[in-house]
Amino acid sequence: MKYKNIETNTIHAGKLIDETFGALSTPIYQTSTYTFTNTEQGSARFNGDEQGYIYGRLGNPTVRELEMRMAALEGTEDAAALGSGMGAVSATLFALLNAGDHIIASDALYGCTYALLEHKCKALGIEVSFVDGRNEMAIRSAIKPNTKVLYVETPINPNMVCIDLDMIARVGRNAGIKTVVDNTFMSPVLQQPAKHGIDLIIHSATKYLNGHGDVIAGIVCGAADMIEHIKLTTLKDMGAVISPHDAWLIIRGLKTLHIRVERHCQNAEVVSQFLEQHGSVKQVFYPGLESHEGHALIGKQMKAAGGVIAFEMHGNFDNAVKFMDQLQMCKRAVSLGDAETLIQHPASMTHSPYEPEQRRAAGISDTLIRLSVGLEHVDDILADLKQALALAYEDIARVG
Ligand code: LCS
Repeated sequence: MKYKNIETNTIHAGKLIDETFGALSTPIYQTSTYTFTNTEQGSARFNGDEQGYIYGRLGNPTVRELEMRMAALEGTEDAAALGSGMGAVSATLFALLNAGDHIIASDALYGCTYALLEHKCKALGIEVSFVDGRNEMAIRSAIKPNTKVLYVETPINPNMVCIDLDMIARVGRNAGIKTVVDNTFMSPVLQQPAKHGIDLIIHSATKYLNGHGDVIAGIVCGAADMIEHIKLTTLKDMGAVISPHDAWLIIRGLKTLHIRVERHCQNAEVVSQFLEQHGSVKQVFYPGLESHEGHALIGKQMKAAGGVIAFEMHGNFDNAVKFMDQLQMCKRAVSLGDAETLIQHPASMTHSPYEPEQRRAAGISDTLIRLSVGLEHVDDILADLKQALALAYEDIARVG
């Protein structure tokens, strides 16, 4: 059952009914295998004559509920849940690509996605082209007869560059190429790429979907035949399986997704404005600011700008380190989308898999800082940032 509003769907859509006890909360089917009444039933399940569970790597009722909930939220026919965001990225790419095929990807990506393409895919004989995902002409000119996939993130981790989903879907459709969008930074509450014609939507469910910093998981949403292909090939045979308990934690997280995302956005809006007017900060990258190129996509494909801000400080890297180390409440940690405000330095942390030259070419400078604005009272976040900026930049700080 699907409702008109996403706020209701995060709670109800795709929910399985517990016929046995009528439990409100989804039961956790903590089992690795399923018994067959007799041998005939076992073989009927294997050869597809009978529907039913066989073995935990091939399916689980709690995991299935998560998949149906995510398909409902992203507006796709189906979804596959996996053991990590990278599990979802790799299962999707290796289901779509074989040796001799070609993929076009945006030049800036989450560091491990970049590493998978640059190192493993290339080593396996898959051709990879990195292009500016905003530039339609650059994408079109990169297309070759063997191009199978066009892959982007928007907003991009970590530089917050935004890419027009209508354009990506159109280019892919016209060239007969599958389009894949990593929607981790937005969640389906803020952006639903399938509505724009994107074929497959990936999430690191570790982030906003779960939202509590206690699970590593991934999801891919799309048409039923493509999801079945992923499940029967790379999920089954490469095995990045999610545990039923982790699936349950994400189902729980989804119930508050819309409220959490709303507060993340409100807090990030205030923090981005504070940083933009602070004398110690050189540039702020946040689509909620009018100064940001991606601002034009708000209302068009994004409901709001999300909870992640990137920014450059004046001075050199030592000043940035001093600032980060002075923070008291905000946590120095990678990941994002948690209740706690998290801060990290992409060049030395999440995006260290890039060669320095390629990283700079992709617009990820050595002094870029990434802030995942949490759910604390915004005044407390501001107070912590202010005191750390003041201490790190005693000479230039203009604490407001
Ligand atoms: N896609 C994006 C956009 C991500 O940000 C991440 C993780 C992944 C995929 C992979 O998901 P995972 O396997 O970790 O669930 N991003 C991280 C980050 O920015 N800091 O730590 C992890």
